[in-house]
Amino acid sequence: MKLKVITSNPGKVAEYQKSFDDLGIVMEHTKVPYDEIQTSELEEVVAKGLEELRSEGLSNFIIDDSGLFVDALGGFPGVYSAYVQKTLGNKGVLKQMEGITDRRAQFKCCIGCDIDGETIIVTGTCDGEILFEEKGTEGFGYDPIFTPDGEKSFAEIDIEKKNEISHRGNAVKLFREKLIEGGFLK
Ligand code: ITT
Repeated sequence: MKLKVITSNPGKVAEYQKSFDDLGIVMEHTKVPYDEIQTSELEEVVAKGLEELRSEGLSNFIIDDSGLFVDALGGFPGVYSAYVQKTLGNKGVLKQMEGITDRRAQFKCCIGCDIDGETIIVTGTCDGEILFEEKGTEGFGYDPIFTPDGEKSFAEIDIEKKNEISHRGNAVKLFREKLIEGGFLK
């Protein structure tokens, strides 16, 4: 089976491919822009994205809307994570966190899938903390400043290890269950 992964982010595609290798599902990186509406819910962004891409004739694809929600910043950057990463970057987020001792944060990932005309939407989370400095060179985005265990950042572990514990990995676990329940894995 093939599934298009509609994203501008090759790092996401690499993580999905690793997660689905064992099922023989091939992830095809596909770049088709779609509107990411401004709302407080990742699920709404994904539902609208699915609708828009289907109306353009696309089928059998997944989209992924993710964000980093920092407790001490009232959930910021949250749904603005892509914009903040592009403008302030990790150094800018670390600056916002100067003098803050409560470093708790949560990554969320919402996967939306069109498969044989059916819809699957699942969300996975990963609790952790914002580090005091960037660490590691793996991964992408906020990986160097987020630690799930208070020690290593996501950028210091390989894709397989990240998938075991990450927001995206947790969303994938739910997604796989839905694929099995729906009889999509033949
Ligand atoms: P698409 O919307 O085209 O899929 P994107 O990278 O803009 O790609 P998101 O809007 O879902 O994706 O992500 C919001 C930001 O959060 C963006 O800057 C990502 O790099 C970052 N991000 C998402 N998942 C991440 C992860 O697993 N590790 C680190 N940063 C992540």
